[in-house]
Amino acid sequence: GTGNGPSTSVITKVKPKTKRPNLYRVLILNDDYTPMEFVVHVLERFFNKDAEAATKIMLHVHHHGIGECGVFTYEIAETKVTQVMDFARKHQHPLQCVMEKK
Ligand code: TYC
Repeated sequence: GTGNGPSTSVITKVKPKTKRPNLYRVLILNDDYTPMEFVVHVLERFFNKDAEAATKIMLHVHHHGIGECGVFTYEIAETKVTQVMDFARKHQHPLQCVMEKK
């Protein structure tokens, strides 16, 4: 400010707080035993895919070994993985679902 003595005027920058969240890919893995229809059902139920999109992803995983179900923040991704793993176990299928940081 004006006058003598220590400065009292401090310029404060206001930064719009638009911090991007860390994102995580949720993936399903192929195996020899889980029925194709079960995988399609999982993709429809937990990842909101329509029948055509779910079938495409399932066939991609069947042929390539792994595939993306969706991209989510950490907590949502973790919840999806737990839901899929619990559902597969309940139906006694070995389907595996994992998450990885993007
Ligand atoms: N490979 C399985 C079969 O032939 C089908 C399958 C597809 C299983 C995708 C898991 O994530 C998977 N019945």
